Amino acid sequence: MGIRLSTSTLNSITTAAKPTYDRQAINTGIVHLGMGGFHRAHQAVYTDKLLADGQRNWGITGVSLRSSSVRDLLTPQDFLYSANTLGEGAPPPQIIGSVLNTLAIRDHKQLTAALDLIAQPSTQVISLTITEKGYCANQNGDLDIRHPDIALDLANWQRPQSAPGLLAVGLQQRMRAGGGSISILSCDNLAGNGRVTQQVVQSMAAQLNPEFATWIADHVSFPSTMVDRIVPQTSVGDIDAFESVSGYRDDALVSGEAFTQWVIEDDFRGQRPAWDIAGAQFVDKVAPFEQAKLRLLNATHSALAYLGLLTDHAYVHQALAYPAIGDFVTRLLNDEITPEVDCPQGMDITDYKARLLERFANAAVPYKTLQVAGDGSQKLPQRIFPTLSARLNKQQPVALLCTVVGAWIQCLAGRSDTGVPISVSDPAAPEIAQLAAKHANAPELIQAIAQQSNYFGELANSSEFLTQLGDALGKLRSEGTAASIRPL
Ligand code: CS2
Repeated sequence: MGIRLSTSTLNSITTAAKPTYDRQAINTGIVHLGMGGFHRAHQAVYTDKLLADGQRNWGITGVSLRSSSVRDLLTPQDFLYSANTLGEGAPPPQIIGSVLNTLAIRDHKQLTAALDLIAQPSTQVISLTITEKGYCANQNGDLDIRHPDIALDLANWQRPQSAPGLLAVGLQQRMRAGGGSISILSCDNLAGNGRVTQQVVQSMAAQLNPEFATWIADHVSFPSTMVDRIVPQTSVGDIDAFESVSGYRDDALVSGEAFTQWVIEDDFRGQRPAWDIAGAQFVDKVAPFEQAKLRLLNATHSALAYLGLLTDHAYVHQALAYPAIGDFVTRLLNDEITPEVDCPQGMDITDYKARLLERFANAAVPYKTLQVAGDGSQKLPQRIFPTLSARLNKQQPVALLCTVVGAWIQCLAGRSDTGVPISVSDPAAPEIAQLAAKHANAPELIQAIAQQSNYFGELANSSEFLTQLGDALGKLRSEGTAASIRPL
């Protein structure tokens, strides 16, 4: 067994790049909510470069809202971990030192510490990677006041558990302590992620104290951001393999593709970390970048995931290599998505599409279809529904987009074409599985979902959508995935 990564073993590690700065001299300037692999492989890496540049006030204290598992992995390592780039010609792994601590707020003491840090004047930025569902918003981006996590917070402000609740209580404490202005930066794949964050925080704050909403309006900004890097979940097997190559053990290892991008709306209150020196872009408007990425990249990713699962492909690159699916996603991208994308200035959409397919095809970055497929009820409204609505409004064909939505439903129904059980994690899964078991007829199932749930949002009012979705699902079921997605 190799030595375990930590401050005291750092000197003996020779196979990775290491922090070039004195971590003892770094202060927390960023509180980050959601310590999953994506944050550790993306924003924390950019921040590490700032620290290496000598900017000492941008250390990160992480906050885990739900479980303490990441904290438990990082604590014995003094919060050090390796960011490993996958693929041929990749640089050596890099040990990241920007995370100074991680608090798991289910523990009361750590919750108090997290709230105190949000109130600290030296904290200038709160960033978030809490996944789509962490915002507790409905499809319009407004706070879902009936969400169980929100209901719990409203009943017990002493122990907020949701991100909107934690932010509202923490900001109120900041206001009272005279902590000053601050920026809250969402790094999740949501259209208008800054606006959604602002909405949910403002609504929660208004519940707490109506006057406090004015303080937020005057002191807090919510820049939108577009984040991009493919970061597969790390398995124990990956950690063991890494150990045998690198000679040290890192239980908090993260690995990702070489590509990385971060576009940030330049709307900061208080100080702004100079993430541009680490390769991020500050721009006036993020929306075009965000829209292009969600509609082209994330939509195609979801299509590959659902069609891949139905055809027993465990990985995205395998699904893409399967001819019927590869051909389908190319048509989906070119025929139904591209016309609805307003590209950012200077972006070559043909090149972007070629690049994203290359990234998905990269077997060195093995991304599980099951990982992308998770939480489709939260993801499709961001990735697929806006394109669908835009096309329905113009009476343009939507058969391919409806096939993706149909494939999502078919996955939640629970079996692949060959009868292999599919177990997708999605808050909608129990309800859709139950309805699917009840309605063998696809159009009837779609009507039932539209009537009994909110999963289709505004699209539930479009009879054209419901009919086409019923047809697409019917074909998937009766002909099987490969036959049903072939061009007519
Ligand atoms: C993926 C994204 O799991 C998913 O839903 O589509 O995490 C995707 O890998 C990233 O957005 C790429 O930047």
